[in-house]
Amino acid sequence: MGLFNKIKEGLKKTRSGIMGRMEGLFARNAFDDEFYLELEEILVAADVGVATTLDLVAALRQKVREEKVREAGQVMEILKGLLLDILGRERVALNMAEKPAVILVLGVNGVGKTTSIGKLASRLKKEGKQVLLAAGDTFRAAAIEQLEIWADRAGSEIIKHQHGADPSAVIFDSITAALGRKRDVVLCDTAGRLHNKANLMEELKKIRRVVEKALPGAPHEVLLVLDATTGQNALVQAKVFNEAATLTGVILTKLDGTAKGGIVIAIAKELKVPVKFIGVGEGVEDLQPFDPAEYVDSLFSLPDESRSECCRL
Ligand SMILES: Nc1nc2c(ncn2[C@@H]2O[C@H](COP(=O)(O)OP(=O)(O)OP(=O)(O)O)[C@@H](O)[C@H]2O)c(=O)[nH]1
Ligand SMILES: [Mg+2]
Repeated sequence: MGLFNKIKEGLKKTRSGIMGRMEGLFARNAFDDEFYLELEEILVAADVGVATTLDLVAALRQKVREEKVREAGQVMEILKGLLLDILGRERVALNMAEKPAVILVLGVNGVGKTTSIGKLASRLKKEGKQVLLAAGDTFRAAAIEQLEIWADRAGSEIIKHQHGADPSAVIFDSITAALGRKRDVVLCDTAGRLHNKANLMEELKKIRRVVEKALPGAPHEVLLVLDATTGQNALVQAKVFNEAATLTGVILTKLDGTAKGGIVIAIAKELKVPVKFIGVGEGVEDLQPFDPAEYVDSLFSLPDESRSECCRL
């Protein structure tokens, strides 16, 4: 399966979920109170979130009135434009200007941190970068072994300590090793115990301090991994992590497992932190750079196979 098809395939649920209903709504071609109410319902159901939905629909209503627009196609274009105002129009690449680029990967347990690091390592390796993985999750049993498997798969080096060791020390050693060996990038795995535990946040702050000490100017990226299937809870997690560690980007995983991809919009609106990658499956190829224009287009153009799927439902 080609990469593009893979993204389409991964987002199929999101597309058929949001668009299955949106298409019918626009097809009525009547932009009255009922239209806006139903649009609100669809967006909230798709995880866009109440606050963001209300803003979005109010802005759409105002533009449609001001521009005296009456056709479904034009209304849809205005809505797309508003979505892109929130998401940004450009893809936001990883900051890889420094060598090594130090990338911290954070998130609560089970969201897909280690898997995303593995996929990212493979992707960067293919781009010709020399990648070093830091086994910073010393808390969960088997976390180090899991990262080792991904390191093997990606043909990357890994720096690890014992289970139970100080994660900051592992990351410090990894950066020092990457400096000495002139590696391009250090991807740091971290533990994902619950965010409401103050000790995790303290640990993350400590990791940040140690990273800065190991390499002034680092970390160059602090990526939060969020599981799209957890809905609005992802937003709560994001706020907590952002306070502790000042995020530079989000990796949104498991979009293949939900018909509610609207959380992408809520994250961009509420957090002002760009979604940089999306996870659309468990395989090594299933991490894709997030392209706002492509995403918005995919929401509004139903491919044939989803069309038949939505009609069967
Ligand atoms: N379907 C799907 N599954 C995913 C995706 N990303 C990760 N997973 C799965 O989610 C599960 C948890 O992934 P991990 O990478 O271990 O998550 P983690 O955040 O490192 O978890 P902890 O180390 O326990 O904190 C695994 O079974 C992954 O295969 C994705 O994009 N789609
Ligand atoms: Mg992990």
